[in-house]
Amino acid sequence: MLNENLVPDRISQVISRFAAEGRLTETQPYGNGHINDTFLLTFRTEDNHTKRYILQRMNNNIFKNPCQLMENVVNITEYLRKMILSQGGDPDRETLNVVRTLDGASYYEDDSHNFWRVFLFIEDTICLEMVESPRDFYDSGAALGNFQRMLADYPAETLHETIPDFHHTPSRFLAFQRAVQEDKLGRAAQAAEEIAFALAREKDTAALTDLLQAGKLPLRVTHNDTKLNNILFDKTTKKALCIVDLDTVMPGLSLYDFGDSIRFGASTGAEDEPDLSRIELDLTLFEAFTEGFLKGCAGSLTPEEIRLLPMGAKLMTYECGIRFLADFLEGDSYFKIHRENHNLDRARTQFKLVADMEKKWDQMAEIVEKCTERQVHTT
Ligand code: ADP
Ligand code: GN1
Ligand code: MG
Repeated sequence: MLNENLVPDRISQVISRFAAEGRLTETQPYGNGHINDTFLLTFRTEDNHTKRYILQRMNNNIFKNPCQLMENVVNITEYLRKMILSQGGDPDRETLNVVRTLDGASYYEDDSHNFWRVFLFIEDTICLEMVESPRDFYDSGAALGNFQRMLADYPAETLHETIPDFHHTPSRFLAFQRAVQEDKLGRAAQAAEEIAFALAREKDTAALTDLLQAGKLPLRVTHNDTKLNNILFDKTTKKALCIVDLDTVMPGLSLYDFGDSIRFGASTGAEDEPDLSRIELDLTLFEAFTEGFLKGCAGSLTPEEIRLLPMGAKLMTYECGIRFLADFLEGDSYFKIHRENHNLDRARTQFKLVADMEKKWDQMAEIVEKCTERQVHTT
């Protein structure tokens, strides 16, 4: 995080480089993302209106090439804009809109090599940290399936890989194993049970990548970070309106987007809930999301993708667990933390969910089957 004392001055200096409308009147840290530094900026325009923007300092420890990253974001949002317009939607609210710098660039690099970008703030939306009703989750599934479908013909070869091997679970496993072996902060003893849990599941790690390599699963343009708080809902209609956080839009598997949503949204507790008795997989929510996702994908998923949806959920949850745990062992340099052992708590919820999915495996498969049949009958 930026030094808090520096924030207001630094921010007004940074935002003066962008084509924002009016005079800056208020700055506040915003949202619950784990990666970028996000601020909500309020402006007063000359005709006395309020105009708000999202300013982000991109995390360049994680995103090594902010220039390529922004090239992706600009190209994707411009593509989506056209799609949304052709479908009669409102592109100012249904996709992110990049605000340029005064000299027309999509980001600004300051003297300390911080990279900044600005988006229009999407007004009259809500962002959920927990699913409030199956209906919301059905709707996020439909929105994410639709997002994938809108990008189905996007020229994937033009996308930069912003984080190499982002969902390559076997590589994530190797990185995790290395963190355990090095144990550079002496924290492994504290997480012995979780480490054993993760190591015991090594054989699952290649379940999807092997099929991808064998040509049995299609590579698509996917979002890759589909947790609930990356979806904005319209305040009035309560419908999922806009998918944000486009930093990891890259070629991937539809199962990554499905799975990542389930691991976050179909849990009965928060991602960092310390009381594990409150964490399990809610099958009603699993069903709601599955139904919505299948609807949003509108018949574009192959039978193999559909069969593997439960595996997508389990593997994305497991992968996120080993990422949190590796970060805990390595000193919490990747995910932002707000308390001691935060990443360990996060890893624990993920593993509790994985264990619960293993128990509910047959039910998950039955739900997928049931939703697929229903889909066939309604189309
Ligand atoms: P991170 O990569 O750190 O997760 P995000 O891009 O997801 O950062 O932004 C953090 C949060 O800010 C999001 O979860 C969302 O609530 C909010 N947000 C981001 N962009 C916008 C926007 N254009 N309009 C309204 N809210 C936004
Ligand atoms: C991060 O950026 P954010 O907070 O939406 C992470 C995801 C993890 C998620 C866990 C670029 O998402 O991969 O699943 O935290 N994003 C990146 O909550 O690593
Ligand atoms: Mg986010």
